[in-house]
Amino acid sequence: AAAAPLDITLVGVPVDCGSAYRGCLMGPDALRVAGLAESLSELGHRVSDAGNLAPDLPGPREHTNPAIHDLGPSAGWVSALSDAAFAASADGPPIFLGGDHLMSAGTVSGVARRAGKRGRPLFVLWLDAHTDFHDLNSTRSGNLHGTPVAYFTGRAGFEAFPPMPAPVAEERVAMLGIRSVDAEEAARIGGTAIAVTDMRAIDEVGIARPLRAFLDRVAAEDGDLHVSFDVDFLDPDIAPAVGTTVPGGATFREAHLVMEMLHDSGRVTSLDIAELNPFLDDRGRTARLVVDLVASLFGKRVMDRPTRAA
Ligand code: 4U7
Ligand code: MN
Ligand code: MN
Ligand code: MN
Repeated sequence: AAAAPLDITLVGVPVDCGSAYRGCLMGPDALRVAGLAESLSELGHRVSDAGNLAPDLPGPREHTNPAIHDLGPSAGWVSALSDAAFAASADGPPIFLGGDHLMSAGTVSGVARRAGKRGRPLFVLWLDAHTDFHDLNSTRSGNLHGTPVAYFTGRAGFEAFPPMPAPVAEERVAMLGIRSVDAEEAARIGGTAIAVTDMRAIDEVGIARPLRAFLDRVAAEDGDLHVSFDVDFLDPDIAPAVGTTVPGGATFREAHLVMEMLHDSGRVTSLDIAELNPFLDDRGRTARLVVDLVASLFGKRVMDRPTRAA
């Protein structure tokens, strides 16, 4: 059967001040050139492209952690994105085209408010090589794309950011693909209820089992589901267009299986595509792979198959 048609809004988020590598600001346009809107339309969805956000950003701001850079504009992006994501999630699912992963501090803030308004719990699936669980005091690189999960779960250490309006419960966050965690971060995340599935666990039990367990929990609580897809979740051999390449990532089929299972769950209410850096791509192959994966998430499949009994 064809996928149920959705009203999908594309929102370009050309932020790259959260990363040490410039270039993610071209991500939204690379995804457009790679045919994102066309692929989704071919599946029967109604797609509208809201263009790129261009918020007025505050100037420089100091922090007691001297490693931090671009604090003023970063806080400005989080605030602007929170409002934009709340507005864009009123009807069908928004797809936020990043942009570095700082974006998710803002998008999750907005969609968490939306879920609250609908009276539903928000769940977040974090697909990434990294846990992005620093706060403004613990980060050593000062790259704020390493902080969004700590922010949206309501941790302390974000006094310089707008307050997180509706923090996501740690028990409702799951991570897949993890393979690069620095020592402070490991200690910080170890004490939380976040379900972290690293690549070793995926090697041992496969990627479907932890994802199935999480999706069952989303369904049991009748939740909304935000998916945050950092392109470095993928193995750099198939997805070279990222600043922070970490070997040993998800394969082509593991990534498609995740997207296919997400589609079949019928639960996904919003999506981030983060960290695509077109400046580092190889003739557009990463952007095209990402578009194909998003198509899988929105219903592209080879064969019809019976849906799994609840
Ligand atoms: B990404 C790092 F130290 N943890 O804080 C840091 F390893 O959005 C990496 O997942 C952060 O790509 C990676 O700088 C952020 C580092
Ligand atoms: Mn990330
Ligand atoms: Mn990452
Ligand atoms: Mn990165």
